[in-house]
Amino acid sequence: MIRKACSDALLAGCLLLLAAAAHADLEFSGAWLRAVPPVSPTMAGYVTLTNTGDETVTVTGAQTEIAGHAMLHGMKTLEDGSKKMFHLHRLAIAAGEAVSLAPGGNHLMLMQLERVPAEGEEVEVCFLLEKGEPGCTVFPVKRTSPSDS
Ligand SMILES: [Cu+2]
Repeated sequence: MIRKACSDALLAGCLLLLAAAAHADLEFSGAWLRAVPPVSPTMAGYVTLTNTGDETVTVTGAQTEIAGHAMLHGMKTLEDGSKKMFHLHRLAIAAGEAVSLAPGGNHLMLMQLERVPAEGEEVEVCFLLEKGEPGCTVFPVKRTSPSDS
């Protein structure tokens, strides 16, 4: 009986470890949200996502407390040269690869803002993954790209 309980406990421990490992496969660097006027209904965010695991990680969406709606946007260039955003439903990151969400390209879009965070504030954003727990990171609000300064 005791033996049974121990093996169950071990199994639970193993599952927790597996979950923790799956969660850690996605690393974030250089996250920031572009500061916007307090009346803005939307704001954009940028970050580099690195898949440190050995399986493809697919991001299927995002969420944060300050926005009623959050998603990934892609950017396409129209015939007249202007750029248009579109909803990016899936973003696959191959094992060992890094994908950057950067100004002018793919980005995080926060919509239906419930409040607009000011420059200097930090906002946690979680990326929903096809498999496993969401991956979360903190986005500081800045006026310009950290790489510009
Ligand atoms: Cu957008």
